Amino acid sequence: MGGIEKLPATSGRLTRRVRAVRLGLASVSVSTALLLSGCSAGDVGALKRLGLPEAASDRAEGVHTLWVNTWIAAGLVGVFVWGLIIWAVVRYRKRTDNDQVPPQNRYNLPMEVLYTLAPFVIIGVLFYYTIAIQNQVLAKTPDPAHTINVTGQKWSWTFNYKEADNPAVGTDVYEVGTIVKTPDLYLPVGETVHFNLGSPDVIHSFWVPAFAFKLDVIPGRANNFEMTPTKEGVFAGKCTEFCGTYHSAMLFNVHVVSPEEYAAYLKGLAAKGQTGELQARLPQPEGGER
Ligand SMILES: [Cu+2]
Repeated sequence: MGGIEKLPATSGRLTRRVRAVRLGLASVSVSTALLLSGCSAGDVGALKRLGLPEAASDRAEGVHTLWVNTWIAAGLVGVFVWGLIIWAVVRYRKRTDNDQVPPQNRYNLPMEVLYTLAPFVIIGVLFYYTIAIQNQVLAKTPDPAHTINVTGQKWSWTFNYKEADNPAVGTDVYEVGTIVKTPDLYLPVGETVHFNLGSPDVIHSFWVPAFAFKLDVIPGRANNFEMTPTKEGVFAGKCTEFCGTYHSAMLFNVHVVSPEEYAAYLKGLAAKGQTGELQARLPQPEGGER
């Protein structure tokens, strides 16, 4: 820097430029420090998961790995492509009025083969890992501890707990939500739950972001999945298929509790008379209630 400042002819302009660069660098480091000091441990965790909520089920880990690694792969491709663009812009920029357009490569077979094959390789790798993790997420156990029949109906959810064979409860019970009453779904931590999803009207979709999983609820189709909640707490659930006018009302709260609390909650439902299985209403005839 000292050498530059000694040049007599341009020293004033250069010193100003050096000062501007230094000022720029200083403000970038101050704002970075301020930004980072504002981050809590939770923010740092969320940053590491690239925005995904903390995993609360045994199936979420694989989805998290796929999500983060896909972004890393996309980032590497992005950096490579941006690097090539910046290199070409700088290397072949117009320096004088006499500069000619650089040699243009057309019908370069090796290059065309490369940029045809490279995307296929990228898609192939992503496809392989997506299928592997999808199989892991959709895997079923021969004898799940609990079965819950979930109905997504316009405009809420019904949860039917099939617990007649469970000595701690002794009967099937249900909980139903309405457009003004957000229903609760209780799950026992550490125990496998089998979900059967059904709809009497239109396509909904069952989603609990903390479980990193969603599955469509389709009329006439028996979709099902299993999972084991791994973390106690209250988690948000929602319909994630735009199903109609009051789609936004289709929320539910997931309470992951100890198996004892779970049984106690279900007994509470039985005490309120909510026993048996609540069959979903059939769709209303045309011109009827919407
Ligand atoms: Cu819906």
